[in-house]
Amino acid sequence: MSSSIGLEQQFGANNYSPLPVVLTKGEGVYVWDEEGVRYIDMMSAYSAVSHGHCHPVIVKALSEQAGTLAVVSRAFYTNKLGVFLQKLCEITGFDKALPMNSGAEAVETAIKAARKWAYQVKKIPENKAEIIVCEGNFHGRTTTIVGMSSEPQYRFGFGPFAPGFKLIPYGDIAALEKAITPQTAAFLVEPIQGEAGIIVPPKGYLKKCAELCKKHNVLLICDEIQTGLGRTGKLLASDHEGVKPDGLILGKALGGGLLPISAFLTRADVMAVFTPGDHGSTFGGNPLAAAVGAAAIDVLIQEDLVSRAAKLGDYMLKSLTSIQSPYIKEVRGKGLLIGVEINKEFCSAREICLRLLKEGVLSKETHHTVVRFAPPLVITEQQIDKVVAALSKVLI
Ligand code: IF1
Repeated sequence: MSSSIGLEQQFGANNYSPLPVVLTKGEGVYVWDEEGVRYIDMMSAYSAVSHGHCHPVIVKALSEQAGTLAVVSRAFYTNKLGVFLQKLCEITGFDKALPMNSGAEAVETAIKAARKWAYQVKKIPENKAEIIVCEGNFHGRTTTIVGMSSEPQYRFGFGPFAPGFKLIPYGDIAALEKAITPQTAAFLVEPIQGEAGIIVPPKGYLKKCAELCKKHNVLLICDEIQTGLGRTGKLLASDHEGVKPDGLILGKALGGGLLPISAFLTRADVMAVFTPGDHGSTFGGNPLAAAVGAAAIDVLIQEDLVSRAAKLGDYMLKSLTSIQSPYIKEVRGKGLLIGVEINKEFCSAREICLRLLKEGVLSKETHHTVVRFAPPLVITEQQIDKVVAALSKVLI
């Protein structure tokens, strides 16, 4: 066994079961292991590496800023944060952005904003605000967030949980209408559920959710940590339905594949509930992250990664759909977020991922039956052809 694997196992917690490969280097869509074997990365760190590994423009922004000013806390202004927030607001069309680091922190920020808005603006009685979430959701790993999960493993052993959440079936508009009460502050939803197995809701679902939320003065908050910034072939997955949510959560690709950078975005009147001392983060919005986040947005636009994801996503979905194999139950997704559901009578999705690994393709299973493909958006048709050929080969 590789000594790197041994060290992780000896000194690390046992909260992951990685595929048996030790990565040492990355460039664009490729990564290399300890023996120098090259792989196509069809996982891109769960969409965090949409720009490709070690994008030279973003690396340059990082190294220049790292040697100039990196971390000062929010106790002071910097010459980088404002520019980053402006870019972020301008591309997404929101008034205000609050920067954090991990996705889970930005989700927590959204929950706090929604609750405080509910008490101060909607005049819901103190401590009564409810947030509606969907079965199969994945919003992160904090105790509050796993408390609203429907997945037993994410919860087991970690209670007691924060109250104030209501679970409804995903994709079911009637269930949302029924769940809304005068005490509902927000509906928090992923436009496509990633962790649940790349679940695309019925067409028109998000639009109807937006109408219902508007009618009942409920904030529609979209968790686009995974689906945002081009992944699904639009800048935001909510753009597919022409929906502008009241709140937007971004993460992963916002860090340009280099740093953990997340943000909660909303209208000025909602963000106004936060006053100095209400909320914060030592590292959130630091100048290093701001420079990298700004470069990540610039590259996304300059390289037209959003249209690339649309075009190449269609191409990949068509190619995968044309594979004739009894192993495949369904191919689904949008843009470059694609799930291939494996017939579980034949074998597990992990087994397919292990076979793909031997063919030089990195992928990851979700929920035992789905192989997820979410490559860097800089992937080419030829590289997709290689992956589809490798999948066809291992399905025989
Ligand atoms: C892990 C899955 C992906 C997310 C959405 C918030 C977060 C995530 C929609 C939290 C994070 C991750 C975390 C990663 C596995 C992963 C994942 F397999 F669970 F389903 F991407 F698809 N909202 N997703 O997808 O963001 O705090 O992690 O920055 O290992 O837990 P975070």
